[in-house]
Amino acid sequence: MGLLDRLSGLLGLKKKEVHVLCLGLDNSGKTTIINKLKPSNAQSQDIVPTIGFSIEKFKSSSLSFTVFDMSGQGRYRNLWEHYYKEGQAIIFVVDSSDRLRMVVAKEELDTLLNHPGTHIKHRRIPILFFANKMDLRDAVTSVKVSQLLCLENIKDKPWHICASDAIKGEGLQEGVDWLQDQIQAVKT
Ligand SMILES: Nc1nc2c(ncn2[C@@H]2O[C@H](COP(=O)(O)OP(=O)(O)OP(=O)(O)O)[C@@H](O)[C@H]2O)c(=O)[nH]1
Ligand SMILES: [Mg+2]
Repeated sequence: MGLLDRLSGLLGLKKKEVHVLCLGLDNSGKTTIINKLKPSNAQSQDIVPTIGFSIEKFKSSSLSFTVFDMSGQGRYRNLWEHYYKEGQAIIFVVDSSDRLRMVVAKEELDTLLNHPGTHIKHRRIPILFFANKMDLRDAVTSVKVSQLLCLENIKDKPWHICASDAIKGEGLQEGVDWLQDQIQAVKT
């Protein structure tokens, strides 16, 4: 830990650290979203499909996020459950233009919510949904995504859905602000 880090910690200026899982099907835009939330000088110009998972960091006004950016490819989805215990919040990303795979996204969400372990089912863990790729012509509205995923059935966890365009960065800040409020509400 550097001197500045230690000093800001002592002065109470250091941001609280939270761990977040970023889940959703492959190609939904998870890595693009997380990348866009980093300061511009730390952003990667070349986003490639995630292999396994990658650990990324970004900051909001009062929190320091460590994100487990999981691959959404079918062959890696069984990795997700090994990280459930690490997450204090979940970001679930949906490609709003991918009507064909919306049902697969719902299946993966249901599997997550009904996971037999205690880490998700019995915790009031906040879930932020990004109805991403809103810029595409075939995209359905965030209300429609919410209906297709049956989000109104989630009664035991706070959740919120934001329409986003990760390329332009639209809608991302609204989501992070909501997440930050939820996490702080739990911690205080
Ligand atoms: N038009 C459009 N394209 C997007 C948007 N977000 C991401 N993309 C593109 O979608 C593709 C997949 O993005 P990624 O961020 O790699 O998707 P991912 O969910 O991390 O995929 P995996 O790592 O394979 O699970 C890339 O070509 C992105 O440029 C968006 O809001 N609009
Ligand atoms: Mg990725």
